[in-house]
Amino acid sequence: ARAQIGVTGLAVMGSNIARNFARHGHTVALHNRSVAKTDALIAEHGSDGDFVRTESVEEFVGALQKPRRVLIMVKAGEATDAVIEELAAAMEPGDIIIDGGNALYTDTIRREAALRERGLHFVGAGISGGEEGALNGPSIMPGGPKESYAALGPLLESVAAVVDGTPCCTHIGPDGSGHFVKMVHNGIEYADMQLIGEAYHLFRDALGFDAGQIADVFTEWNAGTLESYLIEITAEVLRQKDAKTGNALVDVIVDAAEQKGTGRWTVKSALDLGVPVTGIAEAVFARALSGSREQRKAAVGLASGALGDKPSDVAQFTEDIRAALYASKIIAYAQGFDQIKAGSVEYSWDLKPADLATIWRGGCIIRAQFLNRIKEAYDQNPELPSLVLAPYFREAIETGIDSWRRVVATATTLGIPVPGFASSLSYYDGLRAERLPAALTQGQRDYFGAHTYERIDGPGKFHTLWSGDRSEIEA
Ligand code: NBP
Repeated sequence: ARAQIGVTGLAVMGSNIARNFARHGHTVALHNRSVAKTDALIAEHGSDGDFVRTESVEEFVGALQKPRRVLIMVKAGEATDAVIEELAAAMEPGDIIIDGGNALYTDTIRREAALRERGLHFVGAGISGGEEGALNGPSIMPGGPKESYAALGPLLESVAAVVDGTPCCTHIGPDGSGHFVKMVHNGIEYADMQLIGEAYHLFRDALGFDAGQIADVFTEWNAGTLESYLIEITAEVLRQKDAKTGNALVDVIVDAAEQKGTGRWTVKSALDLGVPVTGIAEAVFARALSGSREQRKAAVGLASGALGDKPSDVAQFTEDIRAALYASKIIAYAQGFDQIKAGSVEYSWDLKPADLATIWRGGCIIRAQFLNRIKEAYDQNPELPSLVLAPYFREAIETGIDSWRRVVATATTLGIPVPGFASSLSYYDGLRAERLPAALTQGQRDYFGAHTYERIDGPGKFHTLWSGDRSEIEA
């Protein structure tokens, strides 16, 4: 047995990460349910490094050095369970099974517990960066038993992206924590993309820019505090011409966004944890609305009400949109990190927000300059109550707050939907409010359900005898 790692599941992600391992000098055992993919990989990219071709699971497992390390890159869900079962039957105590697919973290918790019973290490590893990242250096978020990271960490770190000399891979925490943080990462990605989409919409419909002009703005923004992979590719997508019509490609793409489910998972989990991830939720809902094509077709022509004037100062409004995007993005990350902290408490994972910001700086879809600031914020104060309270972010929001309000107000009067910008601003206003209308909610709940309330002037729970003499009693 000579392979240091095995990869099973050789579709686009699996083959690219297998090639990445090989290019870093590791001998890689290859396996796929249908052997055609294995052969195709060797035929096309065999020169990338040292591959061991295998056909059966037994042959695959037999090709691996001990403790055996197998990375599963198959379709998430039942396929993963089937592959785990086959591998586990052929492996020995102390061996490590890594699931690099987009598994639901609760599945990972279940699988880890079952394999631990059998003496096997199970590492649920979130891998971000798409096919390009898998080949050239992804961001890797491995969870699972800490002991297994000793045998696995150097191998994973050798293929991960590197920023300022630090690999974008670190042990996240026990069982499902790696897939949990990958899920929230994807949720933040949804929010980030939605906010960029709203900025684009405003340029198009409030300022009348064409795709090329908007591309130029994004290119400019990518040289500043917004510098990020998503801003960079936005400019490229906007600049792309359609070969068939000669128009901007974006103008011939159907405006119905699809989703594979990790954004939805993030919101479901946030609902269970009681964390308001409004930015992510609005992004998921905005994709759903865009995809309701029949309903939208039927609703075209509904009254808009009186529409306001378009902004006259183009430069000012451009800057306003930039500030609104930046502030809303801060809110999305603040909410995502709140969810991570809540998940950490719920599952006793002891997650380190600064570590996550560090490994998201490279390789992954949400990689951005910005993450350095988040790392600094949590390095300075690991107990930060909210990211918006870190000095850097507080100042960034306070500098842009007028712009942010102007953008939301203008969009509203022009009838342009900005669910991300608007809900993030409302969240911010809610967070900083000295007194929320929740006092009234508590009064109503006590009225119809005797759910009690607390008083501002002392401890205890109270109930008003609403259907009696309306005196107050201590509950
Ligand atoms: P797919 O998600 O399209 O899965 C295809 C692979 O799963 C093939 O190797 C296929 O084998 C195998 N497979 C299936 Br389907 N059912 C199987 C079963 N019952 N038993 C054994 N193998 C089975 O591949 P992908 O797009 O490369 O993604 C791999 C994983 O990485 C997924 O979990 C995905 O969510 C995750 N991921 C993807 C991206 C991305 O950008 N695409 C990014 C990050 C993570 P076959 O060749 O025999 O049909």
